[in-house]
Amino acid sequence: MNKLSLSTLFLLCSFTVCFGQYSAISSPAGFDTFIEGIPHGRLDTISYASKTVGTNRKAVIYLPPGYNVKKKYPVLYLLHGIGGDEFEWLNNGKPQHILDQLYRDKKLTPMIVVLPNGRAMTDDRATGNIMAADKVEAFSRFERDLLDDLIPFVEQKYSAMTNRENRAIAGLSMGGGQSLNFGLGNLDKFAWIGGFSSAPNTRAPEQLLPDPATAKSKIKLLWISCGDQDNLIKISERTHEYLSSNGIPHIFYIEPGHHDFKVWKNDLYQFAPLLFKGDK
Ligand code: FER
Repeated sequence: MNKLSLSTLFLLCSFTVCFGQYSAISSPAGFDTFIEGIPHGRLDTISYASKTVGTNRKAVIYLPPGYNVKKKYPVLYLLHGIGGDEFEWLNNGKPQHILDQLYRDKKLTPMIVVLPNGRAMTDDRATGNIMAADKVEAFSRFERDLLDDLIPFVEQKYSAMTNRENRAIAGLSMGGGQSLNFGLGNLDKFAWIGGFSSAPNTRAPEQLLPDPATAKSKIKLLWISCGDQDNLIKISERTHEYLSSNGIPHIFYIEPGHHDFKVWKNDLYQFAPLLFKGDK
């Protein structure tokens, strides 16, 4: 079997498109590198007053190439993992290069991407024992910081659309768990939701989706992915099984790999083009 048909076979086997239409593309070599001579997005850092934490908190913003205040853009909140902060995606995942290239290839609906710090506590650095109870709890407190403090700030400072159909949340590991918990728990705020290699902070399926019928009518995209060598894969499988048995359309994507940025970069490359499109 030649290389092409092997990879085609892999995609057919590994992408489970549950109740939806989806054709996969695989991320090409160099998809995460800086390319000279193409339009580039712009990075900003912001500082917002958090009533939730009682401090000024920081986030990084990626504005699409050609960002124009005369237009309004949908917004993706893209969350980091337990060892990270608002710079983790930038430093390790290079979303700015991945997105620049997807724009060049006309695969993206122009959007604002927000990289928050999901550890909502006074000292929100990833130092010391990152598994300490107070630090893990801060990932759950971030729900209020996000909804009450960060989102209003972003929507006031940038030219953003403010309805649920134009708001997405996705993240890796702890951030994947946050995205599923906060996204599915606030379907009046988010319509596009992705969990990449979601961690044990992910709520049990019955708590995550107590009302499958309402969820089904509101979700535009629900993406669950994980590397096949990841020790946390059971969390994604458990979520997928519940979604399937309750007839909730979603993408379940198992890819070769561990718990690392090779997987998460590929996830961003596959996931971002699905956002803010008319069809699921
Ligand atoms: C755990 C294992 C992994 C856990 C969190 C993680 C809170 C998170 C990993 C990551 O974000 O990469 O038991 O408990």
